[in-house]
Amino acid sequence: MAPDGTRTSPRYGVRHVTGAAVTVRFFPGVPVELVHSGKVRELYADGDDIVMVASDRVSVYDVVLPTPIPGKGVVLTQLSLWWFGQLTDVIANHVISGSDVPAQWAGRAIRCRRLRMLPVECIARGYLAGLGLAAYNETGTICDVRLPPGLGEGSRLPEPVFTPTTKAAAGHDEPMTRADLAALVGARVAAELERVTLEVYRRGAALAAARGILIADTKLEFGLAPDGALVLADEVLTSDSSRFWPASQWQPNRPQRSLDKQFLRDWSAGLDWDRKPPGPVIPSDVVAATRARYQELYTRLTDRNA
Ligand code: PZK
Repeated sequence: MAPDGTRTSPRYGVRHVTGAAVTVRFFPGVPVELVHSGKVRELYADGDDIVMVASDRVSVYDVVLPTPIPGKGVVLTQLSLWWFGQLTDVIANHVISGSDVPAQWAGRAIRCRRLRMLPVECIARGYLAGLGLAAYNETGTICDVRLPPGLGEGSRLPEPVFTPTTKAAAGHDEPMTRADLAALVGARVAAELERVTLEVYRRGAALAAARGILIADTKLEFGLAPDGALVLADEVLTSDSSRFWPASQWQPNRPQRSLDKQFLRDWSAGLDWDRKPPGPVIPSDVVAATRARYQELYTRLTDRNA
């Protein structure tokens, strides 16, 4: 057993995770190695490249449910690829190819340049929700930015704000100040992260607003190329990294309706479930409705058919 919890299969020479909570995967003939397994995505190494694979798993209240949403991984991958393309004049990205990937992951995988990832989640917020709302309610500030009084859940902020957090290996991500960020990555990179994160948010929010969708906030991850250039990595402006709200239903001072997961939330709220794992099996009508919402989000944003 290697220190990272993987071992090499004597049968296939494929390394796989043996931890009880993680699906053991055998891909005979596929020259990739699982390097990281997230709640809904996996990361493989393939020579010098990495291959990021989005599953059809879905989480509600941070719990991965046992029932997949067919098509979700493909739709989110295609949305992310589309956004990367929209943003090339803002920032370079890690995409090598959306098509040169192992055939069994066609559509749901992206071949990427391997970067030195920065240990920070770069969040831009245009509306108050989630951890931003919690910080505001406690201190009137988020990541040392003072906000006007009287804002509530779902309020639009006067200006988008950059609210970086640490990437905790376990437990919850912690808000960082600008000084924390500069100490971690250096003043030059810190300033660049703030500028690029806010620009990606502004571009995305403007484009989505023209299609009737509000982007409340988004989380970006960046890495450094071997020459030191800052590169946008991970996924971008998908509903697993951002909050999308239908503009027509937005109303401050209440939780907002999520464009994709509201069916799941509404259904699960009516169950006798304590929001701890294991999550409930999703009935087929709720699967179908959720699936349609992911497709609608994609089509509304990109004008393409999902
Ligand atoms: C990298 N993650 C997050 C975790 C996922 C993704 N281009 C890159 N080079 C090196 N490492 C990464 C990336 C990217 N993107 C991304 N962790 C490392 C992550 C789990 C599943 F799909």
